[in-house]
Amino acid sequence: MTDAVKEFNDVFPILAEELLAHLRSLRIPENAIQWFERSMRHNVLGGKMNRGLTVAETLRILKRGEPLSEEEIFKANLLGWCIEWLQAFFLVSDDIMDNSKTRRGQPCWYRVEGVGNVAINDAFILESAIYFFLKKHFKKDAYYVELIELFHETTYQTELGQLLDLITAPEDDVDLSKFSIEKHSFIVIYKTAYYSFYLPVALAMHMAGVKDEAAFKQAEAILLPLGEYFQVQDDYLDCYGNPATIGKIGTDIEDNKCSWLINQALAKATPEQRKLLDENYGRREEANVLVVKEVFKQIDVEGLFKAYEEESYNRLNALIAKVDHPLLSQDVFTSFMKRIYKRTK
Ligand code: GPP
Ligand code: MG
Ligand code: MG
Ligand code: MG
Repeated sequence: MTDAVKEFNDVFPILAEELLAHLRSLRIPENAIQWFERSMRHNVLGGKMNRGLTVAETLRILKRGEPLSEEEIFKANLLGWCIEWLQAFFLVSDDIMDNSKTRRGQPCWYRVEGVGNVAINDAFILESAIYFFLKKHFKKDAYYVELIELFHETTYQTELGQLLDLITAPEDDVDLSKFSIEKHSFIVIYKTAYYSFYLPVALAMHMAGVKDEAAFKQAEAILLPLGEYFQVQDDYLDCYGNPATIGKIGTDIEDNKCSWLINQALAKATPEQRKLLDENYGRREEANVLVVKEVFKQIDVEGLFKAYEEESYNRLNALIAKVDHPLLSQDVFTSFMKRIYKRTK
């Protein structure tokens, strides 16, 4: 484990204890406190923690080698954990909406024995924890309001992406003509790129004292396409990833999702293949899924993805090479790229 990972991990127990101590001070019944703790451990922990780790990493780069104080390291990691709490809120909800079975190698929270619909409220509580932490640790900082606004706006953007993701994929009305690669691009930028890519960097920029709107805009102009590429990988892994490695079983074909793969297939399908897709996409039966996968194979959707991955790598690196704002650094973006290029989980 690197020092950065250890520093990050060390913050979780402190935050967990802050929340639990607060609940105890409210004299919330013990069984509710235990429920809360179980939900928090099940849903916040066990992921790759990439988003969370990025805040301190970005702050280090923005400070150009100037050593961070203990307080700065703690606060950057705390903001990183706030993203992990946000992600937990999204994933608990997303798994209910997507009818998913497993997440991070465990049953989805709503499918855990005795949880069910309580998971909806647990998701809301996970979100509320973010604002508890921000108030407790940043209220006196000049950028406190910026942090709150950023978390609220990012949540809103993600919810808009999720809205489009869901209504483009109605379970009872499969209509592939509603899909398009433009729609896909909008969905993934909103549902994934803002919170996974822009948010951690923007948080670090606030901590570093960046005020110039142009710097935020320049960062966003790279981070949104990077996030789009990341979600295309997620779509690819949904179908072709190893469930043991990615920790979840894909449901995009069954769920009638406007994923990158189906859009590629639709663009290339012969009328016969199109008919098979129309008849088999978005249906729960294993046999239907197999037909869709066979059409993907004939069209070599996997090969199209590999080509997209190479093209994205080159295009994104060219974008990064143009970053010139004095308060930014290309390293912020290349370190992201290194972490996700050709990822298998
Ligand atoms: C990922 O989509 C998107 C989210 C986790 C955002 C959810 C937003 C909400 C407002 C609930 P996905 O369904 O492809 O992710 P996964 O493949 O991990 O289920
Ligand atoms: Mg989803
Ligand atoms: Mg999902
Ligand atoms: Mg997915």
